[in-house]
Amino acid sequence: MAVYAVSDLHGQYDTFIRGLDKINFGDDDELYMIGDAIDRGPDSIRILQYIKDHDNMDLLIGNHEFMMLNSVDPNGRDKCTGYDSDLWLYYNGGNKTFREYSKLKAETRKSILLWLNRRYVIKTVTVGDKRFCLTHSFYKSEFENKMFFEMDYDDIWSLVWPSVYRDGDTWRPFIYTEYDYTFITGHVPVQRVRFEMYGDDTKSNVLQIVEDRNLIDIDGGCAGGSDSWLNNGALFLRLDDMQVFTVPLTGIDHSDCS
Ligand SMILES: [Mn+2]
Repeated sequence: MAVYAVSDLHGQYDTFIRGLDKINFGDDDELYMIGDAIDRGPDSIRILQYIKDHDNMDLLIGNHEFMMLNSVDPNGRDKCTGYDSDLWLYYNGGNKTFREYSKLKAETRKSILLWLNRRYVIKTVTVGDKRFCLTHSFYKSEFENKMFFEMDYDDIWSLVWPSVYRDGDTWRPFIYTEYDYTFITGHVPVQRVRFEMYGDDTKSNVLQIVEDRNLIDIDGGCAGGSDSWLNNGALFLRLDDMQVFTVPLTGIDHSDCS
């Protein structure tokens, strides 16, 4: 058995399934999706349901699930007027996700919400003798292994929205070195992180993880869609041996080309 992490699929269900096929994912394996399963791509709800229906898969809360949970009616009715609804529907691709969600039966919507409420925001995982900390973006030790429903809006916001990789003077991937974990995050596409690091498209446009000290970004940039100039897709990381499996959105793997 092996343990995998993947992040930021953003509704790209076909890419997700191709990835599971590529890693030969089986019943004895485990998979963590580190947030942002939904929005922008074609099949957001299908990804949520697929993970929900597999006991050996788990989803962490990303800023997109956070927006959804603060937008839709908490009792599963076909309404979207919550605190984050404008932000989600009109500025972050939630409109398409909500249309998919609206087509479900009320009980199905309710069961998805119940399940999402019980997902972790930060999750610690031990694989072999290595300790990992999975979080969509930011880390605060006091919120380890807490579920969405156990936390306040502002606390979750402070973990899923800000990033060590952007926001100007918060560029500080070194801030976690005091902790005895390897941190696995998503949220900011690796191509963008490389661009910030090198300021050069030719070096940045690569579908590969970014590793800096004990912090690894595995957001392959699915949010950009397949017509983007980016060489984007999904990055499946096997935590047992840190092998990376690249799954480009286009199905054509350019990751070894220079
Ligand atoms: Mn995100």
